[in-house]
Amino acid sequence: MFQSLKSILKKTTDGISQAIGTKKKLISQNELENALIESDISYDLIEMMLKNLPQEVSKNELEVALWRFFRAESYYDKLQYTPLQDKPEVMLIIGVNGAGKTTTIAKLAHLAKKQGKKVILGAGDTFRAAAIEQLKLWGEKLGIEVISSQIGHDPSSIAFDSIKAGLARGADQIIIDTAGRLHNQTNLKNELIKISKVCSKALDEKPFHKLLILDGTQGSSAITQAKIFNEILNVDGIIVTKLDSTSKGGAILSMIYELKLPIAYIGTGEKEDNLLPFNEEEYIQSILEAIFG
Ligand SMILES: Nc1nc2c(ncn2[C@@H]2O[C@H](COP(=O)(O)OP(=O)(O)OP(=O)(O)O)[C@@H](O)[C@H]2O)c(=O)[nH]1
Ligand SMILES: [Mg+2]
Repeated sequence: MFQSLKSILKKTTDGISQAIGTKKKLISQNELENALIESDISYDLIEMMLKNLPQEVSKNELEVALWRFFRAESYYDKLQYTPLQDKPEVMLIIGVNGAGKTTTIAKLAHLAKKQGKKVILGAGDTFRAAAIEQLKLWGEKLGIEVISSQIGHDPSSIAFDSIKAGLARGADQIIIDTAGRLHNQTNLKNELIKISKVCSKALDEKPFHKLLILDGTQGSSAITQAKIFNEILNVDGIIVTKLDSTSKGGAILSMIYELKLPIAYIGTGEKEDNLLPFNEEEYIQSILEAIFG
């Protein structure tokens, strides 16, 4: 079933509406600030957005400010996520524990399969047995081959085998899962760098995408993690999950502002269908409607 971004953001927009109280044509900067803080947009960003606005802000003025923010020339190009056009399209999925990596892989695979593409999944989270099983279960459910090995096995070799298997089978898309533990950052860093190098090698140095999964319920605090991942591997795009179950959907603006990375998709639930391409226009309109009606 098709879900609209507006319905997904309902918890966020309800929070904003409540903070505003009665809707009117002009909203004071103070009221606006409170409402935007409520949605977990970072304070720095709110200050920056409001700086050039009058004391009493109209819908049109805020809309222009939001668009200017999204379309700022310096990072306009980067904000559009363009899927890799290569065949196979290889995606390495990274992010902290529980962010929604494995579930998002299932969603991406399902979407590709619906488009008639052949997909191969790589169970590169060899840290937990349950993680391998989880991806295999998705594979069975969706009718998609999963390349896996035993717990404790080198994740780089799974990534390598998955890419080689995908190439041999003429796959259109290869999606590789990774472990997300952050308790030992040096370890994580080394492992991610190694996996990334091995992916390049398996692809004869052709490009692949590193997609970062961020838990939308963490709001602005997901940004600190994201910066660490982006420093380790240059991230190509972000997928924000669990936007259906949070009032912190304003953090998307902070993510774009702080990370200057495009948001490719958003996760809207736990099922394979619950993935939407990120549409900035719909996003802006949802926020404006919550404030001004
Ligand atoms: N409501 C909601 N739940 C989600 C979404 N995406 C993932 N989840 C749930 O979040 C939990 C964690 O998801 P996983 O996909 O296992 O996360 P992970 O990043 O692979 O976690 P680790 O393998 O432990 O690193 C699961 O219960 C998922 O069903 C989403 O978009 N919306
Ligand atoms: Mg996982």
